[in-house]
Order: sequence, then C-alpha cells, then structure tokens
Amino acid sequence: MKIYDTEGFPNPIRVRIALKEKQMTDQVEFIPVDVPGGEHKRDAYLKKNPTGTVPALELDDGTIISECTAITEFLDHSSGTPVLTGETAKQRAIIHMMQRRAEVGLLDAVAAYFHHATPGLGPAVEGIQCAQWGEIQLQRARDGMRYFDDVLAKQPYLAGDKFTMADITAFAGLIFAGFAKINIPEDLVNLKTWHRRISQRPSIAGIE
Ligand code: GTS
Repeated sequence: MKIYDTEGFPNPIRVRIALKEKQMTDQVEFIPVDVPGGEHKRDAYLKKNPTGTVPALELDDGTIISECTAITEFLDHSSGTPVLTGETAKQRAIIHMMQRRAEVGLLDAVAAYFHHATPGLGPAVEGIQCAQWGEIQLQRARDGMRYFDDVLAKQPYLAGDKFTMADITAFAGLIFAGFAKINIPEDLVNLKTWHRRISQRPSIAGIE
C-alpha cells in the first residue's frame, strides 16, 4: 500500500495516527506530495486523486481511496478488531456523527479560515480567497471548540468512553488551529485536559 501525503499537514496526520493506532505504519510506503509547491493540482496527481487533496491511499490493486474517514475505515477493518470506527450499529453511528462534527465544526472551519482570511499557502497555491467567509469560519471553529468542551465535560472522549476516529479528527483540527494561531480559550478546561491526555498516546506523542 502507498500513502500519498505531505508530512506534518493536518489531514495526513489523521491517517498517520490511525496507522499507528492499528500498528500498520510499516505496511505502507509514504509518497511525498509537495502541496506548498502545487504538486497536488498537477495532472499526474489529479489522475490519481481528482479532488487534488492529500492524503490518498493506493491499494496494491491500484484502487485509490481518498478522504481520511474512508481511509481510516479501510485501515480499521484491515487489521484486528475495529477500534477506531466502532463495532455495533450504535457505536458506528455515534462515531461518524461526532467525527463529522469535528470536521465541519473544527478542522474544516480552521482550514477555511486559514485559506481565506490569511495568506494561506501563498498566491501560487491559493485560488480565489474570500476573507469574510474565512472570518465566519473562524467563529464556527471557536463555537466548535466550546461545543466539544461541553461534550468532554460528560465523557472522556468525543464519542463516549473510547478513543476513536472522532478524536483523531478533532486533534488534527487543533493542530491546524495552532498553526493558524487560533488558541484554545483558557476557560475550555475540558478540551484542554482531553488534548493533553490524548497527546500522550503513543500514536500522537511528538505531534505538535
Ligand atoms: N476531507 C479531506 C480528507 O478527509 O482527506 C480533506 C483533505 C484536505 O483538504 N487536505 C489538504 C489539502 O490537500 C491538506 S491539509 O492541509 O488540510 O492537511 N489541501 C490542498 C488543497 O488545495 O485543498
């Protein structure tokens, strides 16, 4: 298997954490894609992944899978018991619900702020920018942090009592937030405590 990605970028980090959780990192070859240099928008990469985003997983039969949730589902069902995406119908539904909330309300919101309301990756890579849209998304990210703080007041992880794909997405959202200089407000103690706690997992330790 191959993973096309850009090391250190938030979405690629999601899959790298999932690989480590599943102890599958040594089963993949990482192929670097130069996103700051625009490689992801050139024909060779677009032929593989028409969305022009990283990461993408290439299976040994040539099948390409993009979208971190889809890649995580594949990994989780490829080795051992699924631990990141749930086993029962109810667990799976709740994990997907919270994962999507972490994506829309945090990771994607921060990304939109970064790409629209800041210089982002620079004029060579950024397309049309709309600063007002970016600022709206910044507020969405702030609301998202507050929402997750409330959730974490009642349970140790976003989808209940176990670490899942939803936590990985939110963690990547906070990585991106740090990069975009959006701090977690001091009063969100539950979110901060969760962040400190999951940062100590072997799959996450050292990622900042
Ligand atoms: N929903 C996608 C997923 O789950 O894989 C998002 C992928 C994505 O937006 N990746 C970013 C990308 O390729 C990289 S990251 O900075 O968000 O980690 N961006 C390039 C672009 O031009 O959109």
